[in-house]
Amino acid sequence: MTGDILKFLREKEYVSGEVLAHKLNISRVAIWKQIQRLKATGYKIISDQNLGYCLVFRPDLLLPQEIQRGLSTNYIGKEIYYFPELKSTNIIAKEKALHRAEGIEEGTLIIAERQSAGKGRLGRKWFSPVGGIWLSVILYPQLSPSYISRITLMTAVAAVKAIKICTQIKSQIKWPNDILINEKKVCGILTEMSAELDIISWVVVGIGINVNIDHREFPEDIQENTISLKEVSGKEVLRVKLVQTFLKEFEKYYEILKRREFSSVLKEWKLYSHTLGKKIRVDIGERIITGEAVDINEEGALILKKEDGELAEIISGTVT
Ligand code: BT5
Repeated sequence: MTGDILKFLREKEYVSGEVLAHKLNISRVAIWKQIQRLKATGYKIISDQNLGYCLVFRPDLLLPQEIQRGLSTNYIGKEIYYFPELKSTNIIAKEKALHRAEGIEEGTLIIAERQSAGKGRLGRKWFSPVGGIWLSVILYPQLSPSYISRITLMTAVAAVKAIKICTQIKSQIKWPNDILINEKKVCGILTEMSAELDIISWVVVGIGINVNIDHREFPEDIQENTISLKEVSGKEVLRVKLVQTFLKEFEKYYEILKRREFSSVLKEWKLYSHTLGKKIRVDIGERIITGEAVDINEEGALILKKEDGELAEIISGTVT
């Protein structure tokens, strides 16, 4: 309902309560109540006794009605759950993904202004203050669980593209899930899934982007290696636009992946790679492997040429 009111308020300078009530087929009191709700979420709406209501300020909040207005995807983000604050969008998304039978559709989005317990991989923390983009997308791909790495890689490509389109800033992908600008982390991806036999039941792709944030808000030990888009561009970045662009790119690459045409995504991934051609150390949990990152294969695994010349295929790990 508030979305409909906003639509009319955007179209004209002033719209009377009477006209709104007529168009939406509700009482003027109901309109007044909805206007109060909009004001409470940060919209500035002035009212004139004769002319009616006028929208003078839209908050930079990631509200569903703001994201969906002008969102040109077919199914990603058609359903949005918005939270001013929650623990982790991935946690909520995973709970919701279990309820597919009750109508939680593919492409459902969970988005928050702030996370109090944002998650990185392997139990690591993800700091998520106000001003960033913290979101998770629910997917139900008819793919084998081995596709999980490819989903992370295609998400990274979508994020790099969206950042470039919205800010002109060039970023690079550090295998498998980091996006860097000037060697500093601006974005991280956390892909989680559940599978039965050889088919994925659900996937939750979580992505965090430091947008309008001061990296000095982060704990001291990670400050040196983190950055935000605002810090690079020197000005505030429109988060709603960036979310919309990311969702569009994400849907495009996900469709390619579902057609099992990953090689074309991989080609793009390689263009943005920060990892290939470098001498690196990869922590794979039980040990650290050192060598030159020579390739990413068709399954999204990193191919490392070890010092003895032998090739190692690494499915998941942390590059240090
Ligand atoms: C990641 O893990 O990079 C995955 C981050 C995923 C975050 C999104 S936000 C929406 C969704 N909901 C969640 O709860 N999570 C997802 P990993 O590769 O393990 O990196 C974690 C490491 O990145 C930490 O140990 C820190 O060193 C660093 N870090 C933490 N917060 C950061 C931030 N905001 N920006 C840059 N680096 C950060």
